[in-house]
Amino acid sequence: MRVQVNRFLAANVVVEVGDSVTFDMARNAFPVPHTSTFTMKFTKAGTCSYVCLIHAGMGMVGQVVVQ
Ligand SMILES: [Cu+2]
Repeated sequence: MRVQVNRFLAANVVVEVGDSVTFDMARNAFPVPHTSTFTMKFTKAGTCSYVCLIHAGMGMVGQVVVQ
């Protein structure tokens, strides 16, 4: 039996200025669509919140802290 959980694995991450974060949905065990599917380079320090618009109500949210 497989259980479907709509969450980001490593939802809260800390990166350095200049690092990139990739949302790798190819490793998604269940082929359902998500809206956070990109690579983003962080060029300034701060906190970036992100969300899957489809599954936000299920807790599919996270933050990238850029130091
Ligand atoms: Cu989603």
